[in-house]
Amino acid sequence: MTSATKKKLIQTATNVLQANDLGSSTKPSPNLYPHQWFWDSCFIAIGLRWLDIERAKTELRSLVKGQWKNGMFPHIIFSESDEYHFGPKKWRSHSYPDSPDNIETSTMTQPPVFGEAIVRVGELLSEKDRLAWYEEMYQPLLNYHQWLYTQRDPYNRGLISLLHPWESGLDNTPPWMRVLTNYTPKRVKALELLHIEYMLNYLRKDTKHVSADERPSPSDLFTLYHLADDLRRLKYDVQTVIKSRLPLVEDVFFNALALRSNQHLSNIAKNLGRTLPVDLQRKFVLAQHSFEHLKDSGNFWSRNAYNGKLIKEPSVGTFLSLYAGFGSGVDIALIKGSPWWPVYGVATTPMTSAFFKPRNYWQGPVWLSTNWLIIDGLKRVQKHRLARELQQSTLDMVAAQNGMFEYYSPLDGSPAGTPSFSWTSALVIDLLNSA
Ligand code: 2M8
Repeated sequence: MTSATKKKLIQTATNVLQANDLGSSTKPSPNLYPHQWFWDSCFIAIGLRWLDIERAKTELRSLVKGQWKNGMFPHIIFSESDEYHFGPKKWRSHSYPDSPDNIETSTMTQPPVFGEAIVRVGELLSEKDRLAWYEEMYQPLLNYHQWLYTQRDPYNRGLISLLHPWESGLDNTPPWMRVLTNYTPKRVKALELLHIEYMLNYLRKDTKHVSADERPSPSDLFTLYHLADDLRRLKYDVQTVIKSRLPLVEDVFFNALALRSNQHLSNIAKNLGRTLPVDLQRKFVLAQHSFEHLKDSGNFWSRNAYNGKLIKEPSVGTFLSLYAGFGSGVDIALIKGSPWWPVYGVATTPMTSAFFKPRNYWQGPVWLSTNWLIIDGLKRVQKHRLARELQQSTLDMVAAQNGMFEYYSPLDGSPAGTPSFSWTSALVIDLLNSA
């Protein structure tokens, strides 16, 4: 890649981040996502650290402002905008005693990338400033891990259970869609039987900004809404969810990120000369051990928390085991194989899956977030050549288009989803700076 191309990419990415800047946080995109999202802001801080380290810290501090008193980081912190398709009225966060005062949030969480972001920002600080930064972020990170392992590990297995696919960040990912097959609301099923489920598209707000065939199918989206409404009635309480037998998934993607975040929290504590609570330390050991149980025939899978059955529906989650530090178990050669990397990799769903759609959201497209995590994972397990190859191909894919898109087709790199997407911008900046 020429230095002129690199310069142009950095400029375009910087412009997007500036345009999406809400002051002390960054919205993921101009219209489709006009609020602050938890894992988006973590990736955004990882990019912003190269442009303005103080602004990167502010991004993470604004997440701490929205953190719940019980330690949960909500997946959305709402801004003033009323554009979003599942806004504050759908959540009613103020009715939960643990929600923050005077801030409207969602009432579920999202992938734990916060520890990673703290460490990445810390890397660019002097030792003294890094320790002060760690000191500031230690308690929020610790509280989050305490929440994860006390509130979301109901069977005490060291594996976090998720209540909704939005928590996984990979909203319509095939393993979750399979789990939800029996959960589709009756009225949606009726429309499906009559082959007129497209009519639901008239009721949705998200397709005002992005074409419906690049977003979750109408049946999938209304199933996700239905589940969120049911969970609200159960107050998002895991024990009540278990009694009601609503879906409960030990999500491989989320748990891989949690494992790495456990390592980050332990290192931060060590740097500060602190000792983590003994119960949490035990959970971390158990988590490391239990993750192995998600492994079978060259892949890692999510698991149904009720019956312990692996959900054998391929998804990019399998490669996150590398990011969690598991060099064995997943067949690394698979990454370069054509179902995952036809022209551009890594597809979020392989071409061999019945769910595969090259330009549809988490059912095929290449995303910068997942590639960034896989590149990092490959480096962790000493596969430096493949990591470099993926890094280069990711940057080439973005550079071939004008702008920073939400996702890209693995078949030809054509852009899809919303334009001016913040984490694509931030992670391009990061990949270019850490090349
Ligand atoms: C997407 O999810 C939101 C719901 O949280 C949506 O579809 O409205 C996902 O891609 C998620 O991972 C991401 O954090 C969010 C904002 O970019 O958008």
